[in-house]
Amino acid sequence: MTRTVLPATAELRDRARAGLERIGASVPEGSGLRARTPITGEDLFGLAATTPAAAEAAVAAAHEAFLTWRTTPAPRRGELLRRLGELLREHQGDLADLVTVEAGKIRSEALGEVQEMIDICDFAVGLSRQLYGRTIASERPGHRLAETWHPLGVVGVISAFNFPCAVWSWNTAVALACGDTVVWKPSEFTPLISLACDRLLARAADEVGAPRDVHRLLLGGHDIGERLVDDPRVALVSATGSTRMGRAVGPRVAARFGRSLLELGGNNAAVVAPSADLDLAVQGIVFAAAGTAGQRCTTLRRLIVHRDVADRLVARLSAAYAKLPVGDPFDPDTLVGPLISTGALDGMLDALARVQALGGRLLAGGQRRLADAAPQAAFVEPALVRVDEQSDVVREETFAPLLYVLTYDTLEEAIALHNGVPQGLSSSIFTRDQQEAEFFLSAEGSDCGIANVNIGTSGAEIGGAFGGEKETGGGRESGSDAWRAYMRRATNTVNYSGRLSLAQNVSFL
Ligand code: UN1
Repeated sequence: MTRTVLPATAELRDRARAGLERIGASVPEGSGLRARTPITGEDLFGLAATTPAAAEAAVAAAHEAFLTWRTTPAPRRGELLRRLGELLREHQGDLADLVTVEAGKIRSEALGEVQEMIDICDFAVGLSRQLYGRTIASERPGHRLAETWHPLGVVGVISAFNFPCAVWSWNTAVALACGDTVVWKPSEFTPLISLACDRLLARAADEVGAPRDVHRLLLGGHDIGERLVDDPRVALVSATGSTRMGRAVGPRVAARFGRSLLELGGNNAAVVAPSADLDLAVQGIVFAAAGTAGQRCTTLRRLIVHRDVADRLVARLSAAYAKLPVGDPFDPDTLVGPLISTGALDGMLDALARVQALGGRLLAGGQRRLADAAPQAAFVEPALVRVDEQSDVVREETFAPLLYVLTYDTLEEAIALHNGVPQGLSSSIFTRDQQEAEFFLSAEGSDCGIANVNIGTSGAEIGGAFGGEKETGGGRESGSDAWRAYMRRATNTVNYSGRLSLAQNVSFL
């Protein structure tokens, strides 16, 4: 199903401008960078990119602010996040508008993305009173052994277009609570939402009396991001994007003994067992695979279905895919908005052609839509393809709504297929058999950072640690104890005995 009417670029420009005005953000109009909308594929504004000198000054200012911020008591730091959370609540609709205009997300997903920001601010307020260290039993009498967590320094955040503000907020809210300061290099596709977030944080900082330079924004391309990668004042580089990007960033940061936190590609799969509740599975699969037009790093890309239920499930999925409304993400009936660019569409069509050449059968979707109405936009029907083997193309991440269906006979075989890809972000099993579910979650089961039962691969809550293994990069962000990556640990031995005693019974002098 395709909805044929798209808003005009001028209308989207007005909508973005109105949201930015309500937030109090101004657009640094100029050249070097452009804000565009994937809804029509056309430009909204020309923007001034950050110059190398300004980027240098931003890192210096964030470093200077760190020297004050690290000594501000953590619960006081939490007040900044409380205020930011209030401002995000107040402007949830405006921010969601910007997410839809720039990233093409449907309304409920755009609101959901802003909700993640609000939730992580709440989390960070609580965290600001819970940066606990351990006290450890010392082997020596009259000694105390403890660990203390200290702020780390400037955190460089490099984020992607598909979660243009939530991923920033997971990093920034936690880093600020931990006493770090942040320099953010967002995706070139989403400068407006970045300007809005930066403005709201600046407003919150002014209101609570925090240093303004706890946060700085850099707008530009790779070259600007590379400055964060190479600058020794940037203690941690938290980068979200492709595995290719991570391969470049990780070793460069490591070469200067900096820390990196990488959230890279996923090739997420769901196993559907014979006992699965198929009603629930169909709903979970369609959201995970076609939601966000397949552009989440947690998007479901492979379905591993038991042979006994494969035909039934595939028939139901094909029927559901045929009814997915593709089109204007501002239309409340649309479920699938545009891909970010025609380049992303080319990548999908290329993967489809390759997999079909290898014998893959296209069961539903895969056609470009609205090309006449918006030739520079990239609307596409989510595609479902049945394959007999996990070929190279299936083992790659194609960042688009393309779901491969494989079949299995034994759970061991399903798990071998499941783990037989280079990426390790998210995974799930649909089953009503407790043994199978537990096996899937065990050390011999899914090798991913996220493993779910009876829920799809995408849409993680902020309370858990988010990230994955293997080529996904190993980083963990957001909730649980992911905060530890944003702090440095000091181990303290305090001798209150009045006598010197050495560990391991060593005697000397
Ligand atoms: C991403 O796609 O980079 O789990 C992040 C999810 C979202 C975050 C995805 N909460 O799908």
